[in-house]
Parts: sequence; C-alpha cells; structure tokens
Amino acid sequence: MPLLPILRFPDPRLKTVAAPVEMIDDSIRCLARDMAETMYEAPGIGLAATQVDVHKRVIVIDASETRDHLLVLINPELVESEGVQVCEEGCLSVPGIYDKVERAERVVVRYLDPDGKAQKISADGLLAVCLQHEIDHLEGKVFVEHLSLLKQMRIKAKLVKQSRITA
Ligand code: K1U
Ligand code: ZN
Repeated sequence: MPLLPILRFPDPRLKTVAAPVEMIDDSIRCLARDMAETMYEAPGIGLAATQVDVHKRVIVIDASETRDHLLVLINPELVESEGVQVCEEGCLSVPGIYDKVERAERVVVRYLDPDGKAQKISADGLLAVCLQHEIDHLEGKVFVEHLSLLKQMRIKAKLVKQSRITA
C-alpha cells in the first residue's frame, strides 16, 4: 500500500474545507487504509485526509500506547464538549513545531465507521485533543492558528526557509 505525501504548512491547500463523504465505498476504505499506514509510518497519532490533499471528511487516529487501536472516522461531528485542558500539540504538516493549545477536556464525536455504521465516541485527555485537532484540519485549520500571530509568523518563516533549503 502506498504511503501518501503529507502537505506542509503554510501550503494553502491545508486551508480547504473538506466535503462530507456521500457514499462509503472501497475508494474511501482504501483511502483510510493508506492514511493509517502513512500515520503509523510518520509516526503520528492522527491524520486528516486534508493533510494528504484529499478534501473529504475522513480522519484516522491511534492515540493508544500499544499502537493497535485504530479509529477510522468518516464525517466526524463534534456533538458535545466540556471543560478545558492545555496540551502540547504537534502536527505532521508542521514538522518540528510543538506548542501548548487550549482545547475542550471531554468531547463526544459522532461519525460513520468504514462499514457506514453510525458510531459515537466519548473521549478525554490526549484522544479528545487529537479528535479536535483532526476535525480542525477538515475545517481547513492548522493547530498553529490557535497560537499568537507573532508565533504564527515565526513558524511560517521558519518552515518557508526550510522548504527553500530542501527544494
Ligand atoms: O494531525 C497530525 O498532524 C497528527 C498529529 C496529531 C496530534 C499530536 C499531538 C496532539 C494533538 C494531535 C501528530 O501525531 S504529531 C506527532 C505526535 O504527536 C506523536 C508521534 C508519535 C507518537 C506520539 C505522538
Ligand atoms: Zn495536524
């Protein structure tokens, strides 16, 4: 199965709002499989289709320590959130940058699984953070947008410089 190239901030395609999946077929299941392989190889604990330049509402997450609890969420929707937590985040699209972001402490997310069955997940801690981070990607939002404008400018300048060196 192919590893998918991951878009890097500030690529404007990361700002695209993803479209709902109308029909869950083998092409969507294949996309989810390739995304999962790409996430494990990176390595990461989540990946949104937006990051691999596919603008459909699909995310994969494995925030388990044993790396054997893969979640595939299609058309995920945040239906409840409460509390506040501040957690250090990273992003495969913003390599080498980590910073603290304020998120809801507990969330409930409704979604479809790869068989098209409606599911609901309640999460707290890192899994809740990761769900919010990945749903943000589907809305065209990268975690650095939760930081100050000064930090965003510094991060952008650093990554643009890096991309010129590696191009
Ligand atoms: O969306 C992404 O780019 C994936 C991102 C998810 C995430 C990380 C931390 C907090 C919130 C969301 C990553 O996985 S970055 C890499 C990372 O944090 C990690 C990698 C391997 C093991 C554990 C963590
Ligand atoms: Zn990310």
